[in-house]
Amino acid sequence: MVAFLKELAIELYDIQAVKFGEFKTKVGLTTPVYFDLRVVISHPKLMLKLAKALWTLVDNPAKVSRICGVPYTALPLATLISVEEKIPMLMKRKEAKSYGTKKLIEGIFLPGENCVIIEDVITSGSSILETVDVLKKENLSVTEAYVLIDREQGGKKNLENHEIKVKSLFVITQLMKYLLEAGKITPEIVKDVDNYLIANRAPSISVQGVPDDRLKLSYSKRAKLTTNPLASKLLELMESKQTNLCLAADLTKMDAILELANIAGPHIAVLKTHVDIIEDFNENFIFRLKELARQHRFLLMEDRKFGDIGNTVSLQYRHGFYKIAEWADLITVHPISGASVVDALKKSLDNITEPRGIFLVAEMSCKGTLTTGDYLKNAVLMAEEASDLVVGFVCQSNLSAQPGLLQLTPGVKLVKSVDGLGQQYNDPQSIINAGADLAVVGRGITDTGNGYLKATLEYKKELWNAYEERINTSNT
Ligand code: 5BU
Repeated sequence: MVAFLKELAIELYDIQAVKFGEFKTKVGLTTPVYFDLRVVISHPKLMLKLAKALWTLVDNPAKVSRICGVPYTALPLATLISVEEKIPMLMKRKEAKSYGTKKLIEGIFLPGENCVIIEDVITSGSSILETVDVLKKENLSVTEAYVLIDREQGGKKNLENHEIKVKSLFVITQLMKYLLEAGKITPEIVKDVDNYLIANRAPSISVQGVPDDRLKLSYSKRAKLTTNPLASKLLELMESKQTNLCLAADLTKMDAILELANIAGPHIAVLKTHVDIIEDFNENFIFRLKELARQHRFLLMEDRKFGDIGNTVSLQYRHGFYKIAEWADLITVHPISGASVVDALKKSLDNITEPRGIFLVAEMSCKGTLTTGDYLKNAVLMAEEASDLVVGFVCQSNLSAQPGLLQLTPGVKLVKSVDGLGQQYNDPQSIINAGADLAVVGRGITDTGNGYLKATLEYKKELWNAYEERINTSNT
């Protein structure tokens, strides 16, 4: 087997399925090793060899009744195994069909059937978990995954925590040993990759609906688990003011916003603005708003949703009419441009001594939003891996188990509803149960006929009760 694996490793290297150098990951970070198993389809002989080798890892082939490859790279491998072993295959769609049955799985199966997963490379395990989640929702039994290469960054552990046993043909360190022995790579490369792997462990992952530590922990405990001083301050103030309410002050006159801030201030954690909708904006507004924030102990968030290249966003953040970096504790940023945008924003904070934080917009609340699938997954990964300037992300569901990251959810009203312009509202309890730490409420408070104070207190109470219930229920 060793000789066979060694030969296989060399073949993979020779067709450039395994590359060493400097590469960008999906979220824009640098990695010294890159696997591109997609090229295997151009080498049918090797592809068959890999499929057969993968199948030798299966403990009890007679017990396997379905095979499912994780899209896309593993699909041809799963197909070959299916044909060779005469075991029917299932395919997970990347997105549910938008018409007809809306199903997420193609292929015929019965509830309770045993389905194994085939995957090319495992890093954090998130792709496998996504597939497992979909299969399990259809009542299939899924307990095993077979993988070509394990990058040894924590994915195996993540899957084991979710009761999925993983077997891989290669682990990256062994693969490098074979290539070193064959003279394909140098000891320096091996050392580089080893160092990279140690420094870049994949974060632990929660599958939607599965309780994780984050949901069990109180805000004050989580304040000690953040890397960003502002996130820590925010969690502390949420606990001490007993509020997880972020007020969206979407009013168009300075005085109206200041009046709202003065009334709601003692009961909110964050006041969120869109300064570019204010018709009579001037610097005095910022001065007075900051004073109210200090007096009532809330943070200021400018929901600017920066979404351009690094150089442009750093100019927009620091310069122009609003000089956002000078006063907004927090800002929102679209991850569309990749991780470099966070570095650029960080660089533009020269001479700003107060702590600053970013919420990455991973998922939006509006109907038909494009923040789905890989985009969403990579946005969360970016928040998990990015610099300590990121305090959390905007989302609609529980997307990360990291207790140090705050999950901010807009689209909240006492009753589930829509606004006729695409906005979709969920009620306070369901968004907190779904994993939100901070809830954004705008018109639920500003459009009320009962006065700001009454509405603010009502949302504050609903949201805080839901949080207390969450940590208490999760602890039992
Ligand atoms: P509303 O009045 O509660 O609908 O206001 C919601 C606020 O949150 C508003 O300022 C939006 O710009 C903001 N928002 C949102 O509604 N949905 C999103 O996905 C994001 C921000 Br990101």
